[in-house]
Amino acid sequence: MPMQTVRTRPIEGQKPGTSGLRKKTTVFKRPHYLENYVQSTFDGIGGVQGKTLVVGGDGRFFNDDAIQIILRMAAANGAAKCIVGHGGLLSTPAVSNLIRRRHSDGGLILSASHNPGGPDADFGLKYNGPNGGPAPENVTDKIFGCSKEIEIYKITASGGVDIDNLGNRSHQGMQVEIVDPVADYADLMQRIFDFDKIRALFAGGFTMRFDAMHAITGPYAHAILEGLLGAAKGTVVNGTPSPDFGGGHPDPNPIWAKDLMDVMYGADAPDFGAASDGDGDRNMIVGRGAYVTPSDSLALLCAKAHLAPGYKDGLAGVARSMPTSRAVDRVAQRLGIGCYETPTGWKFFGNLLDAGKVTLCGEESAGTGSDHVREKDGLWAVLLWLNILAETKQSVADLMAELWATDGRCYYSRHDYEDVDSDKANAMMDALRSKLTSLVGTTVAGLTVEAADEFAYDDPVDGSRSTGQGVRITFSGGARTVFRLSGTGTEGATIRIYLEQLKTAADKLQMEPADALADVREAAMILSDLSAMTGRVDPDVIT
Ligand code: VG1
Ligand code: CO
Repeated sequence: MPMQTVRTRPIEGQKPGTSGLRKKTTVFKRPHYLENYVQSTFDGIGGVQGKTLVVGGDGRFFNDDAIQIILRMAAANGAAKCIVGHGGLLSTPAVSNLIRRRHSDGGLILSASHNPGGPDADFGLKYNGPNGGPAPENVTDKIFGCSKEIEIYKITASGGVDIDNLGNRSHQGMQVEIVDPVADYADLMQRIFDFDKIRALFAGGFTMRFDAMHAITGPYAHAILEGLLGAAKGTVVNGTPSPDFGGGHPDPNPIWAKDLMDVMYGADAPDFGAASDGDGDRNMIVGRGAYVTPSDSLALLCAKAHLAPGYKDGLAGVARSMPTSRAVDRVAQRLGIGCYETPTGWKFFGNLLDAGKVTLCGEESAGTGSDHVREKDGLWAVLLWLNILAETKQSVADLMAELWATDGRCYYSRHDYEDVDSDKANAMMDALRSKLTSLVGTTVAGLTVEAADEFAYDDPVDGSRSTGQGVRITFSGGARTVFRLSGTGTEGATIRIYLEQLKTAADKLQMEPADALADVREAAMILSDLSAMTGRVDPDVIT
């Protein structure tokens, strides 16, 4: 049989982070690098003999070559079948949906999400399990363990599987099915949302701009928004996936989606604006002259989800990642539903969703999702917003004002310090950790510390414990700051400082966020001693 067993040896640092393994493309292209990681993944999940896998990526540079290697290795390792997106393309939520719908044994997603793509930028690979969600920590630990002991990998000798034509074929005994990346996903969306209502909204003159940021959601947004929902041609911009995302960062926030922000705050702004990230799991929401923070978006969706057919019976509960603002907690409390706080990263929501404890989840980094798949889902969030806008006939700004008047407003911002010397970043976090207990009761920048700890999560479903998930400091008066190091960067360390301040007084609901957050920002700088510890003063990115 034309199959090779290749001798190899472990390569340092193949430890999957919050969402798989993310490295420079040049690293992934080194001899045996991708192969080692794929074999470690297969071994870490107990082999792929007889299994069916879904495979697809966001179309970034190296997507095609990497898919060929994965298919050849899946065949050589005895997989029964791979379901592959046409041209190698599949968004992260679409992979999650296909895994679930086809009852497959998991999938491989090729993406570094919001990180830039290209020969000198970033690449990534992530394994999702049979529930459609990112592998839990016990599985990623096994994969990492295998990568430290690997001696051989298996790959078919012959190259080239045709992934550019739909239909079934076989490769060395393994079945390969090439599917339309959009079809099953669009079908799922139509079962959740009232497409007739949204179609009527657009037919009535409602205008929108969707910025796909040259990434994977382009084909989905064209087909669903402009196709099925009848939004005007040109509603979707930057809608053709490009290997380097047009040279930009496919990260939907006011910094990287500045063009969209400018349009939405300009004279002829449409009614509604949205953007999505590299692999299509994040979303940014902006009304005419009204940017909605992801934390606020989660709260609003929680308050209004019942207006969409898929959630008409209400929500079982909600979950947010720890650094996400507590706006959703207030809505959940008002609705009398459970609210869970999990570590950063979508994998922690999986058990809660599988157990039926929550229906909606979200993260401050622009990820929102529900139990329809086991990933965050950018276009889904946009469609839920559209369904709510179609039902309420209110503007985005009015919906937010109403929410704040009811539950108060959690002003929120994240400050990122990128490419910090790793030793210095770790030293700063260690220093902070060491003084946490002594902080309680002290006053910093006029704010009194109520509680200070390092977040650890006890999974209420499987009982597993995840420690070291970020330092959180809560002040009296509704302020909070959180410190953690990014798990998705590829250069040095990225320090993330999260700032939050609740205001409930009627005359404090329309402040400039920077003003509302000035005190807690000062407290965070003093407590962390960031400038002295790292030599940095201003953040690289403020969202
Ligand atoms: C970041 C975000 C986190 C998100 C993760 C993956 O992680 O903060 O909320 O889950 O990216 O997002 P970190 O460790 O760099 O803070 V992405 O869209 O893979 O998909
Ligand atoms: Co993403």
